[in-house]
Formats: sequence, structure tokens, C-alpha cells
Amino acid sequence: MINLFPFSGYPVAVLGLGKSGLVAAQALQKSGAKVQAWDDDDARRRAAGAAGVPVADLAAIDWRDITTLVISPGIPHTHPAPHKVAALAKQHNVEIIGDIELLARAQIDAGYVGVTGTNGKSTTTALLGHVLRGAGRDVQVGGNIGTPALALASLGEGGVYVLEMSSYQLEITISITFDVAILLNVTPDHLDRHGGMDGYVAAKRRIFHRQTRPRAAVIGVDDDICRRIHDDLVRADDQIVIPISAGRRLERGVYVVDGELFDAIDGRATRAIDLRPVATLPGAHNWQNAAAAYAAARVLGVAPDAIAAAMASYPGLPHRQEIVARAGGVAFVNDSKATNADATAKALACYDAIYWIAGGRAKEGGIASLAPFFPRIRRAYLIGEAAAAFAATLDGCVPYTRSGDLARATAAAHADAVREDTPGAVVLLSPACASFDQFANFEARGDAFRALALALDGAAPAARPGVAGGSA
Ligand code: UMA
Repeated sequence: MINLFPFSGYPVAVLGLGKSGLVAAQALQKSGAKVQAWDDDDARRRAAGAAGVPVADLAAIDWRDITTLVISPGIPHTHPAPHKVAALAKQHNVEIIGDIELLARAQIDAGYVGVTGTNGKSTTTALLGHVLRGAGRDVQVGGNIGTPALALASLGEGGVYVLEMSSYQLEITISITFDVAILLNVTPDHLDRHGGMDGYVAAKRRIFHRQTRPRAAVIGVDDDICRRIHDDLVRADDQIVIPISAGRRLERGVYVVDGELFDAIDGRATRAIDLRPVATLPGAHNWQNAAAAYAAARVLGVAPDAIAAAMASYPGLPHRQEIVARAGGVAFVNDSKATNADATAKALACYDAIYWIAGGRAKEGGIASLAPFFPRIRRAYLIGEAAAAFAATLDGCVPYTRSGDLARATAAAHADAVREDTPGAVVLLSPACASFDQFANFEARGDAFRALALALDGAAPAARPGVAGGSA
């Protein structure tokens, strides 16, 4: 836990006592701040109280006594409407900041890498952490990826925090200047919280806040919005700017073409890594992540060979195209995190002989957009509330079974894959749906799939990163 000495003796209000807020309140209290904390959820308040955090109704305290409001990233402070406690703070000119701002004010000697973008930020963050660790660096990985920033260990000079930064967190992080700031891509998301697309893009751009040379911006140029931001940064000429692409050659930067990563940071292209055999980084979306992590690691002084070696041993993240088992020549891929068709498209693009488990609580738009991938699907196994609607879309295009639940789907998919003996067969759980009709969350759904796959006859865990069945 981080020592927040700059806040010792100061009266600080903490709003939100979930994953990040509870640690923030505890760290502040341990560091001598006068903490008053609140959560609108009764159970959270009770849990925080039991953990020794002073709980007070922040709507009823005297705000003239408060210097800082630490707000959880998920709580609105501007759009669609400010939480009433945030409104009170503003009324009294109290600064509103998040846990990562606290980290930045306390850990002033360490280096910082920030990773943002609509998609791929968790993988890029984890991958870069893995590469830096492999190179012997003192590194801590956290933020939106799951480990709250203040639960990380202290780092001295030479240490590096690699932080996944959501748009919510960027809005409440004021003074941090990232040594390397990564923006992967931007497509519409969280628009209600940012008052529209302009607000969302403005939040994302904050990752480059106050950067000057030798600090570096690593930015994807495969979408129009990021390309415009890239051009703006190049024109402003404040920091080093490294463009990355997962689809086309660049005169300068880092790019991946057909799975081969090229380093052209100095304007001379060198083939640096063959990503095709890396089973934990399949598909063009992961190649963008790899290009970003490569560029950042190069800026931080890691040699190309060391980056390549570390990427080859990247273990992947749970529930994101995670190979959880192999049985009878079939790989079981857990992509439970894919809760919409866009995310599932990325997984379907990676394999050629797919026994596809899909369904759950449907999202708007269904799976019609996945039609280009239908030829890759041997059979679909439909579960949950969306089964009827998905069956209607697949009818006449893809054979399907209405399995009902995950256990029946996994067993049937395995049996079919083994019987048909297709080289490179994968049983892919990539539901294109939320999990809440049958599971507590996507993690519980993915864990259930892993357990079901491992319980099959002849199943072995896929513990070691390696080559999945199918083309990557
Ligand atoms: N709460 C209130 N009043 C409200 C709304 C919420 O009191 O009006 C309370 C809730 O009762 C709850 C707490 O606030 O106790 C939740 O706070 P939070 O939503 O900020 O969530 P945390 O548990 O603190 O987790 C946060 C991030 N969550 C969000 O940004 C929504 C986690 O990202 C992050 O991993 C964690 O901090 C550690 O840094 C999750 C996420 O969904 C993965 N992020 C979004 C995304 O990736 O799209 C941005």
C-alpha cells in the first residue's frame, strides 16, 4: 500500500468504497489524513466501517473543512449529472481527484507509463509489464486493469508504474505526466459519462498532458480520431511521437504486417518479432497491442531481442482468448470477456475451425454483424436468453444446437470436434452477450468454462504459452 505522506494531517473526503475507493481511504488514513468516507451502498459502508474506515454522510458534513474529494472513477462528477457530493465539493472549491492522482503526488521519483484506448488497454498494460519485468526492471502494474493504484508497492528511482488508464480515471488525474503515454485507438464508448464523443476524446487526450521531450507518446494511427491526434502532436512538437499500426507499413514508427512486427522508430525498418507463433497474442487487435508495448519498451531502453523473448512467453490475461485446456487435439479458448459482437468478431477472426459457444443476455444489435466470420464456424452451441434470437440469425448459414447451458454446450462442442477430427479445431466460448442471466459476471462464466473443459476425458491444462490449434 502506498504511503500518502503529502496528505498527512489534511481533511480528505472519499466518495465510493469499492475496489479503488476502499484502498484509497485506508491508505489515506494510514498516512495520517483525516478521512471521512461514504458509499451510497449500505453493504459497502458497513464493510468499510468494519475495516476501520471512518464513515460519514458526505452530503451532511461541513465542506468548508475539506481540502480534497477523492472520488471513485465510476461515480459521475460532470455528466450525465454530478453526484450530489461532487456538486457540493465544486460549490466549495474543493479539488476532485482520483486514486491515481494520489499515487502520482506520493511517488514522485518513479517513472510512469499510462495506457489508454477504447480496446486493448488491459492486454497492452499486462504485456508491457511482462516485458519490463523480463528485462529486469522494477515494475508495478495496476489501475483500470484491476489492481487499484494505491494497492501497488512503492517504487524508488528507476522503478516504473505501468498504469491502465480509463477515460474516467484520466479526467480525475491532474498532475501526472507520463514518461510514456500510449493511446491505442478510439471508438465511441462511455459517451453518457463524457457528455458525448468530444468529451470522451478530450478525456483520452489527457494521457499526453504536459509531456515534453524526452517523454514519448505512442499512438495508434489505424483510426481517424487517433490519426488526427497523432498529427496534432507531431505539429505541436512537444514530445517524441511514435505512431503504431497493426495493418500498414509506416515510414517511421512500429508496425505489424501479417503478424510480423517491424521497428522503424528511427526511420529504417527492421523485422523485429514474428508474432504469429505467439498463441496468447492472436489477431490484428493484439498485434496493435504488441506494437504499442514494443514501442514503449524501446523508449524505456529495452533491447529488441529482450522484448521478443518476453513476448514469446507472455501468459495472456484470463477470459480474453485464454487457452484454458486441450483435450483430444482440441484447444478450449475462454473469451468470456467478449460481451458484445464487436469483441467476439476479434476472436472469430483468429481461428479457422470453430465450435462456437455463444449466448447469454443479448446486447443491442445481436450477432448479424458477425456474418463474415460464419464460414469459420463448424457449429454454434447456443446458451442463455439470447439462444432463440441467435438461432434466427444463424438459420441457414451455420449449423447450431440450442444447448441451453454452458455445461451441455461444452460437452457437445467437444464431442463434435473430436468426432469430426478437424485439424486446428477450437472450442471457443466468446458469447457476444452479458453473462447476468446465468452467471454473476463474465469472470464466473469463464471460470465455469475452464472447469468444464478440464473435467473432460483426456483434458490437460494449457499452462504454458504455446501455439493454439488454428491459425493465429
Ligand atoms: N457508488 C456510489 N455512488 C454512485 C455510484 C457508485 O457510492 O452513484 C459506489 C458503489 O456503490 C461502489 C463504488 O462506488 O461501491 C464503485 O466505484 P467504481 O465504480 O469506481 O468501481 P471500483 O470498484 O472502485 O473499480 C474501479 C474501476 N471501475 C470503474 O471505473 C467503473 C475498475 O475498472 C478498476 O479496475 C478499479 O477501480 C481498480 O482501479 C473496471 C471498469 O469497469 C474494470 N472500468 C471501466 C471500463 O474498463 O470500461 C472504465
